[in-house]
Amino acid sequence: MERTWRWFGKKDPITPAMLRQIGVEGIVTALHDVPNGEIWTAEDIREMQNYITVNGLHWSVVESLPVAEAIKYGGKERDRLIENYKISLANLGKNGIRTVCYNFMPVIDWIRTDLHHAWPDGSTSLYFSKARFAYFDCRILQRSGAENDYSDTEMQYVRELDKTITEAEKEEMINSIIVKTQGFVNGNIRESDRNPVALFKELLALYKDIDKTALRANMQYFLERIMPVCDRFGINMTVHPDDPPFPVLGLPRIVTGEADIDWLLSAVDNPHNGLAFCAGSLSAGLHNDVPALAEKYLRRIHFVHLRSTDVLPNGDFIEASHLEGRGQLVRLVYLFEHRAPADLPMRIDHGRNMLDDEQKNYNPGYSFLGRMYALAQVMGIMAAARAIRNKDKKLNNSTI
Ligand code: DNO
Repeated sequence: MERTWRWFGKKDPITPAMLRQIGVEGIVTALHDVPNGEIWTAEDIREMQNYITVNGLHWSVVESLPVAEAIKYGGKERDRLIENYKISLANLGKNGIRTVCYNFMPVIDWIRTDLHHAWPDGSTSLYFSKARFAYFDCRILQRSGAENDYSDTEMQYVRELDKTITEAEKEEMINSIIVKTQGFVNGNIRESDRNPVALFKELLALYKDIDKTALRANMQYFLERIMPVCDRFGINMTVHPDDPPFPVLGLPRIVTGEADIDWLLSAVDNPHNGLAFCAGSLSAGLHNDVPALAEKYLRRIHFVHLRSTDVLPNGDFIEASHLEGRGQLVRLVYLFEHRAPADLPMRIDHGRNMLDDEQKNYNPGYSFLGRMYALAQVMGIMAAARAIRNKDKKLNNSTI
């Protein structure tokens, strides 16, 4: 696998020079200043690409070229937005950038309730609490019928919390769930938005008539229209699984596990319609056997996110160490190192905040030391996998 790193552009305090020292080969980034739905011009792409090249690395993967909301809910502007998307793809292709990550999650890109969950050793990580999410949904958003989506225990927590929660704590919850995790990934909500909850509710309302069948039809419509550009330039589209991979906020979900992936890959059966295999997102669904999915879809996986989670008995999930948890990264790395192309791009996803990471104000999940630590762990697994592979090869040869 190629060792890549998600880098947020020139404003990122983590520089390409730092990344070269820790074994990174390729960059994963986006034109973060271009608003969703607008064209990525060939000039802007080249400028970013040159900056990366001059600094000794290369632009390996685009994450993300965001799919505008109207494409997902099938709004009347969707054809124009799809045309823009095709132009951006062609501009990337002309510059030799051939792996593009995107997602098709309505309204909210990824969800955590706690961005600084403390571990006993003093480090912190992201965390998803179902009960806190229930509070956000039922009391802050006040979504109609929301109570029916949660267990009695979760609703009990909501009622208890209601008695003590302060306005500042509510703000903190809103910030964690829909502001801080969204702005930096070109999400719908930005730090500068004055009333994120109102904006969020407007976005949710756009999906009131969209069920899973309609969302699938809209995704198929989108993919069928962009595939000719991908074929022409050899671009692999890689869809990111839904995070978390279960229903939220009454919204339809598109990539949560085997049945969805089967549908997606056969609805548009083109090798350029592929997956960003995010082990972490998939591992947060108890229905998913992550290594079995990797094995099954190996030929359609064009990008890999390595992280892992543990699902707790109450349905919460926590980011696990990159050596443990339901993601089973040791088995995944072994599989990819043995059977995938050697240049399959892989990036470490979501490191913990460790040592002085907390003071640096990195984007949630995207610490420097925590991710560097995880990368070193994964590089160790890669080296072990290659050593075993080479030994196997020698053994095979000697028996011939
Ligand atoms: C969060 C990320 C996602 C991912 C997008 C891809 O940490 O995994 O924001 O980049 O969903 O489109």
